[in-house]
Amino acid sequence: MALNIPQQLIDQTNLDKLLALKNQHVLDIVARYAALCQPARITVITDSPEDAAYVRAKSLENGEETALALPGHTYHFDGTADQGRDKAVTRVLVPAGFRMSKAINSIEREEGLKEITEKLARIMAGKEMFVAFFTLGPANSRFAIGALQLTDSAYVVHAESILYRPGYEEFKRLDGSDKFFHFIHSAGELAENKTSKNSDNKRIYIDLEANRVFSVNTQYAGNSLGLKKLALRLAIKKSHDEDWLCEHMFVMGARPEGKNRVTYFTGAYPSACGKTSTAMIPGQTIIGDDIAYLKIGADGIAYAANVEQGIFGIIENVNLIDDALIYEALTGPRELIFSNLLINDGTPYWLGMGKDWPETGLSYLGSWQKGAKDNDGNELKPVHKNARYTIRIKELANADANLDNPEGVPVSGIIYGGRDYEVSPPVVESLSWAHGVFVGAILESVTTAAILSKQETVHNPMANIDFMVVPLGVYLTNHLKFGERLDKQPKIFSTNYFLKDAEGKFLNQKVDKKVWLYWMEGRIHGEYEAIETPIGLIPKYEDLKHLFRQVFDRDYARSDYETQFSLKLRGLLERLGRIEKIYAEEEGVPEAFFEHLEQQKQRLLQTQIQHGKEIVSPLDFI
Ligand code: SPV
Ligand code: MN
Repeated sequence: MALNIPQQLIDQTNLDKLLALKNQHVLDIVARYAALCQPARITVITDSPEDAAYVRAKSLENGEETALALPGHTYHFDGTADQGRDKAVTRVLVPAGFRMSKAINSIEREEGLKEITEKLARIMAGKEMFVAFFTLGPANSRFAIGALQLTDSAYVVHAESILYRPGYEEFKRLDGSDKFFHFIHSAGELAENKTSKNSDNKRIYIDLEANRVFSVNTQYAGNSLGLKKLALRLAIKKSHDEDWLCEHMFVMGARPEGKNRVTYFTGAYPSACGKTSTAMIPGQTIIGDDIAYLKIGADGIAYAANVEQGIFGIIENVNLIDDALIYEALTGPRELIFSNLLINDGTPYWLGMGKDWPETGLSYLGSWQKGAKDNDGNELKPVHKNARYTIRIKELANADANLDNPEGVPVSGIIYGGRDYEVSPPVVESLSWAHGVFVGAILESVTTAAILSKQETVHNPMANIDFMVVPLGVYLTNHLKFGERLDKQPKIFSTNYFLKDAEGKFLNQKVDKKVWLYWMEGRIHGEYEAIETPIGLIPKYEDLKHLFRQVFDRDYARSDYETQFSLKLRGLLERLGRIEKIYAEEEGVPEAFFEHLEQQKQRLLQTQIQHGKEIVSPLDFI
C-alpha cells in the first residue's frame, strides 16, 4: 500500500494514520486531490481528542472562527453572498442524454468534471489540507456509511465534528472496500474577514457515479460540509439502489403526559417551516432534526436513525419563551459555533432572542451601528434570517436515550409539513400509506431565507426536492414499495403551522403544534375518532377542545376550530391543478399517484356540488 504524493507534503505521523486504515482507495483519493489542489501540507484527523483539539485550534488560528466570552463558544462568518444553500450553482453530474426531474439542475458529467477540475487546480496552494473521517448514522450499525472529507477549511472539519459521529474507526471496519462517500471542499481564496472571496465561482457538483461531491468557493455549511446536504444527495441514490428511504426528516419521540409510552415520529418540512421546532416540542424527546435513514427491520417494522448527532439550527426567535431548551444550551459553556450573528464584546446577539441589542457590533456585513440604514433607507439588520448555531444533541436536556442506538427507533408516524398561509388545515391524517405518499408528493411551501432565492410558493415533494438526485417518479415508486414491504405501516399525516386570517394574523400560536402532535399520537394508538373529508381524516372538535384544555389549560373555541379546519375547496383544487401540470412533465410517475390525484379531485368536486359553497365547515362532514 502506498500514498503517491511528494514526501514533504505529509509527515510520518500523519502518513501512519492514513496507512493504518489499510485502504488503498482512501490513499488514492488523498493522492489525487493533493496533486490537483496542491496544498502546502496534509493533516489527518482521527477520532482522537488530540486531533479534535488540533482542528479547533487551527480554525481559531487561521481566523475562520473566533472565540467568544463563554468557554467553548466560537463564531464564524460566511460571505455576504454565501448565507444559504445555493441551488443555482448546485448541479448533479449526469451521463449525456440522461433526464433528471425538472426541478433539479444537472450538467453533463464530463463537462462538469472538466469545469470543477479547473476550479480545484492549485486552489489549496499555501494552505493545509485536512483529511477527516466521519460516519453517517450510528457507528457500526446497518445504517452507517463512512464519509471521507478533504477540505482546506478547519471550520468545516470542526463543524462536522460537532454534527457527525467520528469515522476513523468506521473506516478501519471497511476492510479496504470503496463503499464510502468522499467530499472535496475548498473555501477558495479568503477575503480579509476570512470568508470565501470568489463567490462567482461557487460550485457544488454531485458525482453519483463516483460517490463524491465537489464544493468550491463556499463556506456556508449547507454548501460546504460534505456530510450534510452533499451526502444527503449521495445517500438518496444509494437508498434507491438498496431499497430503503433517505429523507429530509427529523426523528422524535412523542411522550404525552400520563400515557407512559413513547411513540416515534419522523417528519419532513422544507427549511425554516417548523421542522426543528416540531422535533423540539417541550416535554418530548429529540433524536434528530434534519436527515433520517429509514430501513425495514426483521420484524417488518420501519426503523429510523438520525444521520447526524448535532443540530445546525436557525437561531432567529430562539428565546426563553419559544425554545427554552435550545436557548439554555446556547447560553451555557459548551462546544458550539454561532454563524452569522452580531458580535459585541465577546457576546453573540440574534433576532428574536428577547434581549436588547448593543449599540455596535461586528456582523457578516462588517461593522454595524444601531440605526444604520441599507441603500434603500431601511433599517439594516446585521443578522441574517438564516443565521445558525451548531451544537451536539446530547447537550440538550431533551435528548432521547436512543440517539445513538444502532438499531434506530421504530417509526409509528410520518409527518409532512409546509408553509401555507391560506389553505391546508393544521393537521390531517392520510387515508392509507399510498395516499400518504401522494400527500407528501404534492407538498407545496413558501420559500424561506434558508435558500438563496425569491419568496414564492414552490412544489417541494417530501421537502426533499432540493436533494432528489433520482427522477421524482423513481423516488415516489420507492416510497410506495417501502410501504408495501412493511408488515406495520406508520400512519402518515400532514401539518400546516402557518394559516393566517384575512388580516394576515396567524390563526394558531406556535405552541399549538403540541396539540396536533398529541392528536396524531392518539390516532396511532386508536384513541380518537376522526372525520373523513375529501383530503383525509381530521380531528373532531371535542377531542381538540379536550387536548387544548389538558395541554395548555386553554379554551379552544368552536369558531376557531371551524376556521382552521374548514376545507377551502377552490384553493385545494387549484393546488391539484398546479401539481398535475408538474407531474405531467415527469417520466415514470407511478400510476397510484395519478389515481390518488384523480380521486381526491373528484371528492373535492363532489363536495363542491353537494354543498354549493367554496368553504365547507368540518361540521358539514359529520
Ligand atoms: C436546510 O436548509 O434544510 C438546512 C440547513 O437544514 S442546510 O445546512 O443549509 O441545509
Ligand atoms: Mn435541512
